[in-house]
Amino acid sequence: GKGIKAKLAKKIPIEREKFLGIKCLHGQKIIGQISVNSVIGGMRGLPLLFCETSSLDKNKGIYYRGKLLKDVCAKLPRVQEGTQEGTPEGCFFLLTTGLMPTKKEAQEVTKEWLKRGSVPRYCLRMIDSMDKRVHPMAQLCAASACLNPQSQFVEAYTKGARRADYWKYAYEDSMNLIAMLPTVAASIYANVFKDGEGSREVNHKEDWSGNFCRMLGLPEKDFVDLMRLYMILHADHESGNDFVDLMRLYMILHADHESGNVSAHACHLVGTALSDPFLSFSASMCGLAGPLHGLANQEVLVWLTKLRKAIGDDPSDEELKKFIDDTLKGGQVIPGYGHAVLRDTDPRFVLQNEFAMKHCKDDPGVKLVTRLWKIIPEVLKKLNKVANPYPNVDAHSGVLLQHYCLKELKFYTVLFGVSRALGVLSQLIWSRALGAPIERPKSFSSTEICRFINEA
Ligand code: NMX
Ligand code: MLT
Repeated sequence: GKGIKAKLAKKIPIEREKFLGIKCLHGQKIIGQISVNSVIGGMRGLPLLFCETSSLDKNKGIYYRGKLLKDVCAKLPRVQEGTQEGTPEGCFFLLTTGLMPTKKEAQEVTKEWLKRGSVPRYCLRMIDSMDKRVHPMAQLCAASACLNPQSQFVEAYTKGARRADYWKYAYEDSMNLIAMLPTVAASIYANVFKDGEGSREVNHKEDWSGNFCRMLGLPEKDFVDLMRLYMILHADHESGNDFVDLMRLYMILHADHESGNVSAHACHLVGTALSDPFLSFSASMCGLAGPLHGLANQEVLVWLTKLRKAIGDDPSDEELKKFIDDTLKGGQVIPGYGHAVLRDTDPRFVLQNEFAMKHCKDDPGVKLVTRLWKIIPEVLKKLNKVANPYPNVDAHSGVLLQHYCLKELKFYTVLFGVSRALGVLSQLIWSRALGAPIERPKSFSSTEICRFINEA
């Protein structure tokens, strides 16, 4: 919208100045050290990346633009009568501009996305022609990449646009892509799980989340309860029965997690080659589709289902420990546990569990997840190598979705991906605004590393 673009046009020159100043005056300052372990160990902990939109505290979790996620949820403006949640539209305004939107500003983003939301027919035809066996995440990657002929960035680049203006086209593409995602995702859902049944019409009376829910064929009765769950969890109030609020909140929660996670980093990396935002987002989703990253929400349920089949809904502690041990002995990780940066139980896991205790504590899946929260860390600690033996958000979200409504676990990571677009594309706009150069670290062979060690 005019709102975000105008704010960015004002802010970007100031930030560029700041950057230039930092570069000229302090560019040679050392802020970290690289060990051999850094080179061979996934660059863990290295202060290597830049991220304006969000930052992660290892104990407190994610901050969007300096604000704790819980406070972001509480402060985002409620844009419609009777809604209990802020909107992802408002969240995108915050992530891109760094400013908490007014109600009107958030509404303007909604209007912009409604205008831009229609998906080209050739893209929908491609989705329709997909074999159902193609995982919904692979379909999302393909659909996003195939939108590349829509790219204003490509067009402008081809015509020789100025580098200083790249961000404007990255912005236009990002806005268009985000606007189209609910229709793209809902079409994938309909084809894979509902024999193609479902609407693809954007209704201009609803917001982005409202359209997404309607196209998914929701609400179902139970979904209303799930919405309440998220509202109570994340916004500190007790009532409300508009299920769309659930979607709004889910989309806000999963949006951004600084720039080092696989989906954000993939988007950034590909973007620095000046691949357009549709291709960069497609790369991001290829990364989110991995079991150590976004697919973990699906993996947790697969693992729990196997567990329940093997030892039942109410196994003894010993049986649980043995099942966990067997998973580890089989060379697999326990999905939903551990984190590359967090060093404590993910605060979002705790909030979900508190809700579950209030509303569906007798659900066998919930009971199991709660017991495992105590048992799995004990087992993982004994391995003496797991940096964070505690659960992350993915350990809980699935059983709740199962309990209330969304049963198709292969779709869970797509929900995550639609939300993640808000974060990675905000980051991408800023990468182009600040002229981030092509990312190209130096690599070493083992022979070179050994030579270096011998010479040191
Ligand atoms: N179960 C078993 N082993 C684990 C686990 C786990 N949940 N987490 C870490 N380890 C192992 C890890 O495989 C590594 O073993 P090795 O040295 O033999 O290769 C060792 O512990 C040290 O790894 P860490 O430094 O603790 O973890 P790292 O930062 O490398 O990886 C994860 C972080 C999240 C990839 C890892 O904890 C994991 O695989 N967790 C399970 C998958 C998961 O839940 N991912 C979702 C993350 C959140 N998200 O949505 O993206
Ligand atoms: C994420 O939300 O991206 C995950 O928690 C993974 C990460 O931060 O590395």
